[in-house]
Amino acid sequence: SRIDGTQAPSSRSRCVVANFVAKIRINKNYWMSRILKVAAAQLGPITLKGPRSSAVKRMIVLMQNAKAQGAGLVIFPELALTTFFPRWYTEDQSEIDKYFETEMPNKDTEPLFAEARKLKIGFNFGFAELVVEKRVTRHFNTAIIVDQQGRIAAKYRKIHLPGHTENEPWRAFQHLEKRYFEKGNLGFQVHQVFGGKIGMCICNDRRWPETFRVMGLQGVELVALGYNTPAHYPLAPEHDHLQDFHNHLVLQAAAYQNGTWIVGVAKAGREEDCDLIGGTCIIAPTGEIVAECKTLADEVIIAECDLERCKEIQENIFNFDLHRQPEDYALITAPKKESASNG
Ligand code: ING
Repeated sequence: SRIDGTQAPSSRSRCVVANFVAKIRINKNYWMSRILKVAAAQLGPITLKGPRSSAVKRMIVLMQNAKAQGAGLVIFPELALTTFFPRWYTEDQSEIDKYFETEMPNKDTEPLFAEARKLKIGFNFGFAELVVEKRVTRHFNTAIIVDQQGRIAAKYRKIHLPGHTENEPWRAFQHLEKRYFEKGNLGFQVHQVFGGKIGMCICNDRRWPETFRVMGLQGVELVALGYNTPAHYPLAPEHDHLQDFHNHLVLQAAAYQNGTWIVGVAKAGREEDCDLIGGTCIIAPTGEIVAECKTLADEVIIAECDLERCKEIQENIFNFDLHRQPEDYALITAPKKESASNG
């Protein structure tokens, strides 16, 4: 009985009510579902001399496979058109610029856009972008979302550039993204496309929780990202055996902490004597891996992503309006001290 002595409803009647409420909630979720069938299209190695056309042909085969399985969106890796060229040092800018696209689509990628229009499937992929803005030539590590009519719906330019700027011959291979790319200047945006709120990031971005929280604060429901991650990390080789674990660790945490689907897609395998991890995966807003590649080659995995399921997290455990305390987080966005370090 209650503290004032009146009788509480019997435990049996409480169970009946609780069951009824639970059924309503499940039904609500059921007929409120908003399914986006997504494919992750992992790419195996791309050779240094490989023409873009061969990478594009492989992407078209993967896109056709994804469509045949009912996907409305297919996501490809970072720098999907060429080998991971920041692996080599050169001072010859014209040599480096050969790996960049000066327009998109272009003669090499038009077949991919045409196939997507024919199949009515959206896609996301990464490429090196060379652009002249206000008469200044800019170099970005870029990814775009192309809608099901073949139109570029969104662009992202990589913000967290790992690695170093000068040649470091002690390394088995270089990681010169800080030399060849500028920091992206488009922020972390969320776009209303494919019937949901879709965001993007690229590779090293996924290791920084701020990447996903900025999109989470915009109500993102699915984040598409590609990566080229070497199994060997020269600055801490004692962590090499943890690369696959760290890859999923950061993605699963980000999905759960922001209540978003995440699709992480590898360029995988032994590319020009550098072993790249695979681990391509599709992760639910709960942080569960719902699909994962099993090879280090070209491979498609599929998942039915119910974008309504983001609410299970965003309206409850990570209800930002109710529970976040930004007044206590000021240090997170305070400007860095001058000392920058190479990573
Ligand atoms: N590659 C790697 C990544 O962040 C790296 C660089 C590897 C950083 C291993 C730390 C550890 O996955 C890119 N392209 O960002």
